[in-house]
Amino acid sequence: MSKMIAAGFVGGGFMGEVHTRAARAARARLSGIVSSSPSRGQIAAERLGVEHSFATLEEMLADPSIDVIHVLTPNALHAEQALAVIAAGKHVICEKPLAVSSVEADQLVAAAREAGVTATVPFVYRFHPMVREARARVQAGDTGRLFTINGSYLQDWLLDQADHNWRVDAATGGASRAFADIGSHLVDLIEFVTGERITRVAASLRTFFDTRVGSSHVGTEDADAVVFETSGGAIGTLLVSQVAAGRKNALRLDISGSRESLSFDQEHPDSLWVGRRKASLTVPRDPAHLHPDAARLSVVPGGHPQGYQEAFAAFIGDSYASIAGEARDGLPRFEDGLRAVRITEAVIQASTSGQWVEIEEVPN
Ligand code: SOE
Repeated sequence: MSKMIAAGFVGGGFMGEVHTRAARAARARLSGIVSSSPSRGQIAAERLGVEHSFATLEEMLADPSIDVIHVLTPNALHAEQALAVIAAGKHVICEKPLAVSSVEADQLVAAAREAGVTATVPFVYRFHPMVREARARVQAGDTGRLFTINGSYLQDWLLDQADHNWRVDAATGGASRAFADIGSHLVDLIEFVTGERITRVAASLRTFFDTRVGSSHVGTEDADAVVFETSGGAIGTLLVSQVAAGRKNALRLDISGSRESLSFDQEHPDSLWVGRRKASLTVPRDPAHLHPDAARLSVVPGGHPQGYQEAFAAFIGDSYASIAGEARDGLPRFEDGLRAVRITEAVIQASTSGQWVEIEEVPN
């Protein structure tokens, strides 16, 4: 990529750290940052090595040298801020969930299309080489007809009643917590790898802590159990929890087809298990033996683990390449963010109603 991208960031928390590291790896200029107050902005700029802290988003948007803004704020702020970025004619990378309702997410898709800007969502697990390898195997027909899909995403950072975060409160995080925050990654990954669409869901949600230190009423769920069907006729289950003791970031995906099964584990991302009735095997991340799309993303030499931060850097690198006018396959765009918001809403609705809920398609 010839053009050096100038990036601005709204939000200086954990995601601010991950995004600035990834932007630096993608050789961007880290031009500006805005945080929740001007003094926090200055501290974040220094800590993250960003050139300038702006007092407000409006000030940063008025800087013509900035090409793209990364929106890394609490979920309820995404829509308003991302719309302002697009209205200013800039490209946008907005954290997931893209918005707290599909009405807002629809508006964002429409605005980005109308403005013709690059608008992406960090479904970064798509950028593990072994996820691309799984996708390539499905596309090549190696897996055969897909029968069952089992996805789980388990964490424990909210296990204690004293654990709190803005995501716990519906006013800042949105009506769904666990599913919007991490289930969204899982459904995106399933559709990305299989090429099939989740067509309908039935679900059961639980809030195990009705109150938490800092919240007298918790309206968002700790865990979700979902049954689903796909456009290709497969059936599947999802288990999502942020209160699973000992599980830190355990995203796992198991796909079983008529010829073989595939199993990916985000905490051990350097291999893919290929299950066969005879002679199952574990495929290592060796570019010489991977499909081209997977080999492209394998950047750390063999024997040295590659993981989350490289996946993030690849996502940011491909977003910037798209901004520079280069085509990139598999880039998660606002349409994919909208898709995950629709599935999240369907999961909540299915749990409340006790009925199957159909998922509305996102038009191309
Ligand atoms: C917290 O649950 C979190 O940081 C998510 O917000 C990220 O999307 C996920 O990648 C890791 O966990």
